[in-house]
Amino acid sequence: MTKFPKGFLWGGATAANQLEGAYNEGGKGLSVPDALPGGTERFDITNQPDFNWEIDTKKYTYPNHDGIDYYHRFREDIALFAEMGFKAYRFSIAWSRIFPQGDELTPNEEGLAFYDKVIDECLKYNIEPVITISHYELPLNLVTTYGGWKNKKLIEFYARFSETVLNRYHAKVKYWMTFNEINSALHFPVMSQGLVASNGANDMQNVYQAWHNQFVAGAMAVKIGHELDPDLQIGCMILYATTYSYNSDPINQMATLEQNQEFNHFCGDVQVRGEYPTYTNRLMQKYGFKFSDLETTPEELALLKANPVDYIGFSYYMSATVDETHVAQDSAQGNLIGGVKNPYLKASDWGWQIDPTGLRIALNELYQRYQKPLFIVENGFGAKDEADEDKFVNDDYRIDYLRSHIEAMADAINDGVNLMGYTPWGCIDLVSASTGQMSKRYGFIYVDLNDEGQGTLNRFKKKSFSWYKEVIKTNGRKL
Ligand code: BGP
Repeated sequence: MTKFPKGFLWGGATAANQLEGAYNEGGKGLSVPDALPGGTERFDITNQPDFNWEIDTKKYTYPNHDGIDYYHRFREDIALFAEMGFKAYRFSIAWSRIFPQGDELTPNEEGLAFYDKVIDECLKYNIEPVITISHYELPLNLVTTYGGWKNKKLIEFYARFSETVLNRYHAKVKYWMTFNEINSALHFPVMSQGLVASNGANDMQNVYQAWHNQFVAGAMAVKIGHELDPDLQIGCMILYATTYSYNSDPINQMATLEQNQEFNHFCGDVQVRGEYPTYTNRLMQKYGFKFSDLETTPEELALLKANPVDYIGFSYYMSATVDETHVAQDSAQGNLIGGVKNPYLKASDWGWQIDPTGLRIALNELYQRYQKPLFIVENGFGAKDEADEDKFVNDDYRIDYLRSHIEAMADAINDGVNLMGYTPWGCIDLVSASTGQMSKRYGFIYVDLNDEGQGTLNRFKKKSFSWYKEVIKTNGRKL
């Protein structure tokens, strides 16, 4: 079997809003997820024209507000990551801890000091911090006062935020990412762009304008980072779902190509190549506008061209199947990207279709397209874990999922792909982004907490903990 390269970044990934809690401590302002309910309401509510962002902590107390209390327990958690042998730990900085309203001129020192401690704790164990600058956590004020990312003012605010954190941490942190799953706006603009029905989420021109503004802001972060230290590695982050045609009907093949372009490749093409792809206008025509209808300037386009990202970070959980001709019987019933059921694949409880070969295909597609290093910064199996009376979880199903995906990574490396690392999602159980609840778990570490917010918050090693420890120890030889 192919060996993983020396220095391969094995680790795990989390995001501030899904685990820190302490939503009103340390000078933190409110963020978008602080204001969203959990459960099936989570995404529906953001489609309601009269949705208002009033925070009712009684109704919405749990879960994003309190997370898994990592804000107070990060030392214990990072020690457990170190025990597994992590080489890297991907986490995000809560924008609303650093600029509580998003538009201030000076940062909140208490927020900056918190991440000093987190970073130092990683370095104590030789764990390489990998920081996502913005992970589904816009300060709420940037949505209620400015209308989210469709407003160009956010470019300036993000530039100030990224400059602040890059300046502060660049000597200790080499790996960065600009925006989490930037292309996810196609399915849930509220989390990545702060767009809901009341501020125009249903008009795709707003989504594309917001993307343009994010591309420019991200390019500024790349420029600022490289000016501080040309060795910093600043990547983009794409939600990648390998996409198949349901059958060989050319109509489905063409629809698959278009879906690939819009969902999997458009955002990456701009951030990696520094320019809008040739198919841009065709994508936009579908929604009744064209590129020249967007607010862009020659200076912005030059900035994009001059500051492409250094690597492609991406998440991979599942593949998707397109059936434009409506011959398939079943929809995929997933709570993320939809499509039809692939008869060759099994799915998780949430309809996410399990497809390790799809990961090998993704790695090949991305590497052939860009020839820049790839970093799998999220992958994993969300499940309703059952803990026994000792709070032990026998998660063989998670081990099976991860093993098959690591084997696919090894195959892709053998195919010639340059893969830097692997940080499976939710290495410790945390709040789910799509459900806002605890019961969709990914961790190697079980957190004693339920959807109602009851539990001791104590941490327990699952069976996968010692399995993953061995994988890292043997650099992927023992699976
Ligand atoms: C990605 C997000 C994460 C994360 C993960 C799992 O889309 O970047 O924030 O939560 O998916 O999704 P979920 O929590 O909905 O199962």
